Amino acid sequence: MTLRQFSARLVAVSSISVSSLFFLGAKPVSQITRPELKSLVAPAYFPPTGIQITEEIANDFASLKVDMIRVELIGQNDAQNSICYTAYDQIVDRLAAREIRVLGLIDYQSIAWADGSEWATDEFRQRFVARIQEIVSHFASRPNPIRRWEIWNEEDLCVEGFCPRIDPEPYGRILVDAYHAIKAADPGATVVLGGLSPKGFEHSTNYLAELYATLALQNHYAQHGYHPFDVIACHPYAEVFTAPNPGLANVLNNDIKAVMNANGDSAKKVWLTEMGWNSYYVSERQQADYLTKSYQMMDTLTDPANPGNGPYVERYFWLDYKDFGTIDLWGLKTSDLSRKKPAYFAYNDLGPSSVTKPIPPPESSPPGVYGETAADDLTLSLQPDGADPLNGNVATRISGGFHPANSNPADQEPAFTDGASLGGLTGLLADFPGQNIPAWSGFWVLDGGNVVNLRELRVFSGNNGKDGRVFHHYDIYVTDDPVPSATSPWRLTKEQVTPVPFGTGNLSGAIEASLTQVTNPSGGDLATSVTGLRLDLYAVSRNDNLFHDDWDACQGDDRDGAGAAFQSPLVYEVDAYFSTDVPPASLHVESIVLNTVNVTKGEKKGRAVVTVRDNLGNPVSGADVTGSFSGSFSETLTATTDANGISTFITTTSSRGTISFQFCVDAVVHSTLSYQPSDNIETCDTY
Ligand SMILES: [Ca+2]
Ligand SMILES: [Ca+2]
Ligand SMILES: [Ca+2]
Repeated sequence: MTLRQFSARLVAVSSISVSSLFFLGAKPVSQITRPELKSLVAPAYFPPTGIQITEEIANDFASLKVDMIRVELIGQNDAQNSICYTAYDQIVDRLAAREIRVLGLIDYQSIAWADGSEWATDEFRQRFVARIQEIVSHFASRPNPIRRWEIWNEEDLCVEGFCPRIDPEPYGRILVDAYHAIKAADPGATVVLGGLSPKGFEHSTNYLAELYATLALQNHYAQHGYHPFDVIACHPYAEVFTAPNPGLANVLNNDIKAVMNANGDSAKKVWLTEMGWNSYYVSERQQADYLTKSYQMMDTLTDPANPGNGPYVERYFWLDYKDFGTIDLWGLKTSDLSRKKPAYFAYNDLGPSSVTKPIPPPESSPPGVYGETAADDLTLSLQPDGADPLNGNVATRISGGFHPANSNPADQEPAFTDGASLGGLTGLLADFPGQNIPAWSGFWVLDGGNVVNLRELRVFSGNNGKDGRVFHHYDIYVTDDPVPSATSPWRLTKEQVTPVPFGTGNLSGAIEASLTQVTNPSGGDLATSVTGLRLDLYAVSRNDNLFHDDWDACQGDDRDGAGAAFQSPLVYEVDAYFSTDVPPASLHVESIVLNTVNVTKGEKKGRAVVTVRDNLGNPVSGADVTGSFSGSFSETLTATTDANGISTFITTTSSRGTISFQFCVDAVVHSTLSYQPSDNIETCDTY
């Protein structure tokens, strides 16, 4: 099914009464033997809401040991109905990082949400095949490619309100052209016949036989000696209200495999590109039980006519990862993902136990950025600081501003640095800034214009309403302009800082506040020798409680495949930590201490201890100090300062009697600091 089909499917099933069923209590051994069988249908991308396979969901797929996800390529609502490749690339890469492959589904939604009345025309076929060519070429050349393509979805199905059907003859012509276009772009690709609905809800019960009999396929076979697909897909919901055994095997053996055998395709495999049970009609326990039993059945189901060929169902895409709507409860999880249904555990228990999938670290946490969300602003692990050095420093606005509802001056710039927490409208920024334009941009003069080192920045946002405004997104700039202003040369220090990845939802209102904490991942300062700090704060949502980036789908640096945010956050505190410990520039001799060392009776050596410090008064290690003894000793020696800035010189020669000598520092050499003899407290000393 596809997004458009959901309601249609319901129309189709609602007239059928639910069979009386009961759950057979005993839990069978549930593991399957073939990992590739374990595939899944999940919503991947939809232009209005963007990328739906989030990092968290991809991790869930990995933990479930999913081998393949069916991803429908849906065109955007623009003049070309173009495919948003940046969004799909992210999805494919996100899955590939977890060793999960993709079956690409190309259908009417891939080309303009095309009107069914034109599907049988040559003009449509040519446009559609050109789109297939474009899609397959794009993904074939990527480091993480898609190499399995399903052409159309439920081409045999027509029910009230939902009719993806194309008659066998024009579909056959599409299939012939699509097959050769795909093989031309990627000779190793697998072409999958669009998923049929045998004896499910369709009106035609022998579509596959009719397709084999078309002129298009007959001519192709005569010319090439094979049919234009590598795999047959079907959606055998036939037994959707009953236990899988024996109905599911009968449908597959009689309505699919027997027809394939009769047409010379006995060696080809079958993929169930959709299959499942709806727990609106069966109990959740039954749904889970049928899941286990049907996967076990597919693990071993052989063609009665060719048992020696082994199991012929190669993949089984469970529909769906999650429920949708109110009566389409096909999911392993509930629609808001808040609950794992029994089917989730049944799917998980299929194993196989030999399979593991990697779960990479979060891709949206750049080094040095710590992000956090909380159900209550007071439970964030960090709280607004009333004692940070920025506190009380009111920002100068450069552009943007505040929502009209935020009319209390104290809730505007002063609220960023008042040390106070979340308030009603505190920090509510202006909406509708436009694509890639900050909702608020402004700067702070740090330490009255003195040069400082910026060590850390923290930003807090939240909303008692617990909607999409709880997130925040900003860029950090600094300047060393002695008089920071809007026109100062601002240097980008960190871009696109967010507490969670774009696309994260607050659909169930579980999040009230979020924070980001930015530090230098290598330790030390975030920025050195700066006089001003600028923040560009962006809008974050679109009235949909989802965290959006600042670009429209497929524009600029779009990350979520969805429209740019226009609803702005409530930023209730900005804490900055900086110090006036600017880097040292020079070093000097702080002190010289002279004495003698006894060697043997009456024999003594001269000793000098030289301390070197930088112009800020800190000891300097690693400085090579050269100094000369004169008087009782006459030597020039070099020694290197230790962590305390101390270098020790002991003469190689010794002397007896009354010892009298002078020691002078001749030179100090350091890798970064210059020697400033004029700063020396001492240069020579006498013993
Ligand atoms: Ca503060
Ligand atoms: Ca505040
Ligand atoms: Ca976007």
